[in-house]
Amino acid sequence: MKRWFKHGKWPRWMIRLHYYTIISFILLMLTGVALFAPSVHAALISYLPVIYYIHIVLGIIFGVTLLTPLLAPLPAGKLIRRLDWLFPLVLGAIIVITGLLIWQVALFPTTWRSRAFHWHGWMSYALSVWLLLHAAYKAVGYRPANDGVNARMDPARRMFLKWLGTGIAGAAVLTVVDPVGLLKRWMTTGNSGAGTGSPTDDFAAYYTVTNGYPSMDLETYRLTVDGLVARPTTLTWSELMGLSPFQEQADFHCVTGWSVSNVQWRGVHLKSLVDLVQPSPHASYVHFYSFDGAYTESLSLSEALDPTVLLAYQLNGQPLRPQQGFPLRLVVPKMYGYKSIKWVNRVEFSDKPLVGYWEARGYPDEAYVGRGM
Ligand SMILES: Nc1nc2c(c(=O)[nH]1)N[C@H]1C(S)=C(S)[C@@H](COP(=O)(O)O)O[C@H]1N2
Ligand SMILES: [Mo]
Repeated sequence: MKRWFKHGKWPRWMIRLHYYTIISFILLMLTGVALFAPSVHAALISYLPVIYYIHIVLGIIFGVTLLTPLLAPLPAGKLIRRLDWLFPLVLGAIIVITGLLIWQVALFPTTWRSRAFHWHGWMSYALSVWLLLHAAYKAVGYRPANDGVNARMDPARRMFLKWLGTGIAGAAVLTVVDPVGLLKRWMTTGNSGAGTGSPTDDFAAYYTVTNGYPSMDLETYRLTVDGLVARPTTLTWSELMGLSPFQEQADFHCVTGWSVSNVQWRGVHLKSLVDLVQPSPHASYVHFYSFDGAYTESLSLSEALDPTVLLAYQLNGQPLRPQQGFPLRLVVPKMYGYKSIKWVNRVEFSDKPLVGYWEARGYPDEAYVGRGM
């Protein structure tokens, strides 16, 4: 194979690239954790949309730098430990491919996206562990014996392609075939709650912008429906249950990357509330308030009356869990999860829009899945 560099010497740009890749990986981990971990998330709220873009741009560059050996063969005579190739290449390819699947939410089925989200995380942790070991070895000057999986090898392009291919194929198998999910389902067949929908536990994170999850007693729960309406009303829980139920199955997407497919919701459609309180013709917005005391959301009246939007009290046949908004939450399947405000206790009809919690911190008002963020 043609070699571009002097025998046995690393070109300076390649060394720089190596450090760049390491730094970008560290930044990717930090921004990734900021996006995913609810506690960090909460502390960095106003920067999340920016962090999201930084993560994607860094990820794309990271993916491209992984491919460098395709363009520039490494210098002859430089041997690389097998593991130093294998880990970043195979894991890196899986991380980049699953990242693309998560990012391009509208292009792929939700089931792929939710599996991709999990593997994206696990493989990133695995690669970080390897990176730490690698760095620690370098720092103390420890060199594993030159044999077995640690044998040093000539980093030929063919080997590179083989491992890159393994990573890409691995990402495809993990997200499309889902062998781990198959195994889990196989081990738990016969257990109740299997059914067709995804189990509730597929929700990757329970978000809250306040300290913990507010609790509520159905005896004292009240839903206030007021604003520009002919008949403002306060409903008890049993009055709410008296309204005609509405059911649907929908996918759920959070902007931070996780999705759940085929969620079964049951609750009341906004039309039922409209019939009850009779909004004035000037009411063109609906505001939603949470008894967590912090979260608010707003939809235009026509968005709120979309046939898929509901105030839900059941998820997959069970009452909502406290973390999921018990006893009542909004569900807007066509939009990202932040529109689906939890612990709802007030619905207000208005002639003005209201800047919602996340919207005030930079998220777009219109949150259709696959558009914008
Ligand atoms: N009251 C309240 N509602 C909320 C949130 C919140 O922090 N507080 N997080 C939103 C976001 S960003 C998402 S993705 C979904 C998450 O729903 P889950 O916690 O049931 O998974 O709830 C939305 N509704
Ligand atoms: Mo979210």
